[in-house]
Amino acid sequence: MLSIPDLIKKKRDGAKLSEGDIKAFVEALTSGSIQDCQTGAMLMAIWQRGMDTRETATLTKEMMLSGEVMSWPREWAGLLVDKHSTGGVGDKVSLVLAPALAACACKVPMISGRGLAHTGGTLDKLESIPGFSVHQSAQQVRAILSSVGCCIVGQTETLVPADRILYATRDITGTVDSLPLITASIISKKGAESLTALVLDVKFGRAALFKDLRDAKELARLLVNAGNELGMRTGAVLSRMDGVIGRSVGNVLEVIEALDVLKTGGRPDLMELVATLGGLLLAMTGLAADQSEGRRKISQAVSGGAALLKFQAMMEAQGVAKETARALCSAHTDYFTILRKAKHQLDLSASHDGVLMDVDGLVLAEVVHKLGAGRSKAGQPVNHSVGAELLLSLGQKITKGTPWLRVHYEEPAPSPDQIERLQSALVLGSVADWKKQSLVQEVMLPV
Ligand code: IUR
Repeated sequence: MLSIPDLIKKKRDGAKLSEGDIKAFVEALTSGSIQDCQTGAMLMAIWQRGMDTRETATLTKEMMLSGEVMSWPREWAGLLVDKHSTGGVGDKVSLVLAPALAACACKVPMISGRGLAHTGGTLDKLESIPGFSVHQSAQQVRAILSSVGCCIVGQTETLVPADRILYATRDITGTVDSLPLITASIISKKGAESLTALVLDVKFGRAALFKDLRDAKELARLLVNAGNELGMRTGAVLSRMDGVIGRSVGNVLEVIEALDVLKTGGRPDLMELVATLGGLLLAMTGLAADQSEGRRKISQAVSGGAALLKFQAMMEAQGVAKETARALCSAHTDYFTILRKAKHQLDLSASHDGVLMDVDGLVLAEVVHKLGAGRSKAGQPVNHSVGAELLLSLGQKITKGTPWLRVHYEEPAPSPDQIERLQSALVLGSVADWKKQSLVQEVMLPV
């Protein structure tokens, strides 16, 4: 067996690592026998030289096996599903999709993350609901899946410890943006959930991790391959991430929007993503004959109210008081009697007439993040009430002086420079230029 320095040199010099090499590296990580500087050097060698499909699949599997792999009752075989998104602006898809899938008979042990860079995190959104606990043990997850069918939780201590070490080291060694390392990190955690089917929402565009469709497609291909290698039916959706998904950005505001969607339906872009991702999962598990039947089933679960009931039951199972959960899900709720409202609101108005062509989601996300909706260091608290709401839809006519954006803020207040940036995010054009564009660019099926 090669020593750690020899393994590093092997990768540095461009050779392929064998299964035994990768196993030895991950074992050294988990046992603590490797030094931090060696981990950093190996990550940089991988960043520089890359990994082929086989090496990536092996790294993914060995990372998955570095900790607990969840097990489920035999009668749930074929029903376990989850989705992962590479990070969006206003991305509240999970809040609608998890209960919709549960309403379609799936078991959804959704393990989500916190905000990363300018993008929001599902766990932060849910924690804006009083009492909601994202910390659930494997045993509690099983109990919630048994009674409700879905839960949304944080990663437990015992799941994929190798990723915790590698991710923290990548963050401080300039090696986050490596396709094989991203792939192994994401898929090892999903593999440890012992899923039947997994769908990946791989985003591209101005406000996405990858700006370019070609790069996003390459990541999607690697993710789909690694997931299928682990025995999960894995598909991907390539979706455009230039603006805002739905109408709001910020934790409380996104929970309110998700609840509104579950009660009365939502903006078409958000519903399109929910139905496409959910439809693909139902088709992959065989709970629907094909994707279009799957889409229909998901849409019905939302429009018929079954998904709302699942969301209510999930909140209760994860610590929200019964009366609070019921009030949030009732038809005429004043949300702000339960959820925290920011002390101040500021409406921004259009400076001239036109048609709302586009909104720069990256600018909105960055400003709202600075106002406290996101964190600049791990562990920092976020201000759940801070955010922004689009008051108009794309393609809508707007006249000079009409409010288009409501900013919810506390301390700090938006500076003149930030207000100017927000105003620059509004793109107006003429009716002739307006063309509706679908968020979903392409669906990639299991290999
Ligand atoms: N999310 C993950 O789970 N892993 C990664 O490497 C990235 C996002 I980037």
